[in-house]
Amino acid sequence: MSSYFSNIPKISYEGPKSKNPLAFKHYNPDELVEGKSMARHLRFSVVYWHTFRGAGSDPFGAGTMLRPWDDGSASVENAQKRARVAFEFIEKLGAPFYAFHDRDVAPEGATLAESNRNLDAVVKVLKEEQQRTGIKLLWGTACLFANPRFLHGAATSPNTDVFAYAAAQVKKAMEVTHELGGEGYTFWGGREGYSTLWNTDIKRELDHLARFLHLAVDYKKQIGFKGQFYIEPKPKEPTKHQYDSDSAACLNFLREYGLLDHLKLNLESNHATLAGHTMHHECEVAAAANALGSVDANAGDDLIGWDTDQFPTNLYLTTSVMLTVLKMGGFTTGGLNFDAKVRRESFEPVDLFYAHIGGMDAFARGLKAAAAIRADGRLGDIVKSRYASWDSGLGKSIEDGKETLASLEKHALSQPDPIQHGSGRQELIENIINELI
Ligand code: XLS
Ligand code: NI
Ligand code: NI
Repeated sequence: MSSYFSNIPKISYEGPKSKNPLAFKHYNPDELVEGKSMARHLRFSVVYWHTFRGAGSDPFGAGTMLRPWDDGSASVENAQKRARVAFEFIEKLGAPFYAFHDRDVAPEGATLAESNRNLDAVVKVLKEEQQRTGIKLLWGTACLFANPRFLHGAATSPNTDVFAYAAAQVKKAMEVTHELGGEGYTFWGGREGYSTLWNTDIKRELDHLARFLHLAVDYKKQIGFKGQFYIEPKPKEPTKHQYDSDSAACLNFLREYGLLDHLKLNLESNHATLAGHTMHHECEVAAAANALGSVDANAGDDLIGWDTDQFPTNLYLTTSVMLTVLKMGGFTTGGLNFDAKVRRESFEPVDLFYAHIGGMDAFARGLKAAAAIRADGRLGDIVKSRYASWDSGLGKSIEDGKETLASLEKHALSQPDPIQHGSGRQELIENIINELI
């Protein structure tokens, strides 16, 4: 076991009055909310790529992070050591899950075969550490966007050899996810989009993306991997337009290509805002289709227009997400995965703890507020009464498919004009939410 955080205690719950920066004020894993423990509701997950591979570089400057355990080399030994440190961190934090890309955990070799061997060598350590700590894999994925070979896309590349390479990488990433008992597997199409339409055959590229996912579904069955597949919407960055642009676009794509039974959505807050939506919108759209699978919990910056991947601290955000999650009956395979990174100015290892503690407390408060809103009942009553005319009489008859345009015309002609039939009560609702947050 590594000991790079020996000066940091196991993070524990001390309650809202605590001033200890290395303690939870709200996340109390065993506390019951709506009859289920907070740990089981929230299913927190630490991402390998930002937390253990993020260097803090940006387009204007080099990395800043102090990571004393990392010798900066691309050796397998360094990767194995880093894996042990990662588990030391996750264990101290008390998060039950983690998530990774193949290339975050192990260095890419000179050939695909060598990359696969490197991955196996690190997966061995991940497996040992999972067994030692009980920490589980929320989902695995393949990095099909960083290497220059994917510059035109992976599954949507105009080049078939690239498609085949990507397929091979997904095959291997699925195998190791399966071996590690992963509860899911994510597809995020970072470069599955275009920079210019002048050189792009959209129809063909979408067909290829669907074919690629069908191949993965087939292979999943073949190896007996029972984890949930997710597709992660994002509208842009790095491409100008990504095909999996938002919840609605993903659902349409999955339906059109017969994939809706096989994939759910992994929604990310900062991707929602890049798409011009709120995360609340994205969650509600996915949940309405019974396809909200998991959440990449982060936040953007109001004044910066790219995927800043900040840790989520906004209580309205966390409350709205948890309200949808409670309404759908909770996560099953999914969870709250901190696809978030500390600012490049926050370069000390201890900042990783502050960041995750803050995100976990913010979601614990969101969970408690969402449960309070449900228990209070006023919001639910307002929504219920807003649609009351659909519960019986004409409304029920329309919902049951028993009316026609002619029968509705007859009704409309016999009634006074239904103007101002009910206030939306937005301000009252906002007051109630503020009261309960
Ligand atoms: C990038 C995505 C990525 C996925 C996993 O913006 O959020 O990190 O979650 O490939
Ligand atoms: Ni993500
Ligand atoms: Ni992202």
